[in-house]
Amino acid sequence: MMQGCENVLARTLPRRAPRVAYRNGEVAAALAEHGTLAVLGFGSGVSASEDPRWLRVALESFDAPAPLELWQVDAEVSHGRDGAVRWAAGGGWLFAAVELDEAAHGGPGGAATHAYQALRQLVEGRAERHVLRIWNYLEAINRGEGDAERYKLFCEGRATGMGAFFAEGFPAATAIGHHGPAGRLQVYLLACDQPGERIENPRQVSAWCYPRQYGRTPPSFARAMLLPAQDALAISGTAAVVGHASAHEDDLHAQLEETFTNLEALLARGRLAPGFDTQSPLKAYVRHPADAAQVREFITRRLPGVPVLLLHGDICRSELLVEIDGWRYA
Ligand code: 3EB
Repeated sequence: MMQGCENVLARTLPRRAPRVAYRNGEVAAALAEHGTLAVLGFGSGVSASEDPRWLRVALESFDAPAPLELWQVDAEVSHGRDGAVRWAAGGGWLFAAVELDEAAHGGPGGAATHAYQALRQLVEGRAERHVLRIWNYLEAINRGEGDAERYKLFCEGRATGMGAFFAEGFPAATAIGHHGPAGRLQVYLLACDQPGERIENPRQVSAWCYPRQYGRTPPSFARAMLLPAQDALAISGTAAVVGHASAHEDDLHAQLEETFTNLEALLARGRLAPGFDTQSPLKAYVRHPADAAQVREFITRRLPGVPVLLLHGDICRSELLVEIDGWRYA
């Protein structure tokens, strides 16, 4: 009787956030650890694994060797495959990933629709149906003119694939261009059996309200997501966007300053203390490899001791040189 009551209580407690950290080491050892929900590697040099929890992100790191990124929960983890989707679940949390070739789906729009439909189908059938955070990596993101730019086609396909499932609000997200295999789309997510709290940036127009000049279908994402126990903020790709406009064209330093101001605005909106710390892993996506050293210098000076992974990635607006996403634990 007592035990039954405790179980009911335990099920209603907010889920503690997964721990996300960078670590050097072997993929197999990371996967063998208790509670490992996902292991991400970066770039073509990293080893492969058939484990559904393993994902090789198609972005090259400016660090050699790049660390692994581990997601860990305090629970047993089960995993499997469902068509093209790989997943792992434990303690109320779900990792799911899908990789598609655009050629099989008629381009970036069709591939995005297919990827989101496949992920939605998995999530809809599970307890972990609250998609809190999602990452999208597509090739040649800025190729094409006007409404035919590949990022804009991706946005259209994503919205179609999302359907009505995200009617209550979008997940926090990142969408970055990779320089890996042609036409390869990678989408992966973190979901939970409890909802998070969407956070918008008061300095920015919400992405789904962007005006027509940015495409027929505005981007479907929230600026950040406070996880269920309010113990971590998942921060979307954040760049030098003020209002809806890109700021400081061709000025890397000014874009970094504006990005940091946006990051702090999100922390404040999430009711978190300012600043980042050694537990708060970030990623910096850098368009031009020649800028990587300056980005690293800026971040290590402004955020000493904060784990930052520098990746070669294209931001979805061609005038933006750098974008930062990551985690802040409370
Ligand atoms: C911006 O603020 C920059 O399409 O999922 C950032 C994060 C951006 C996510 C997405 C796009 C996305 O509009 C671009």
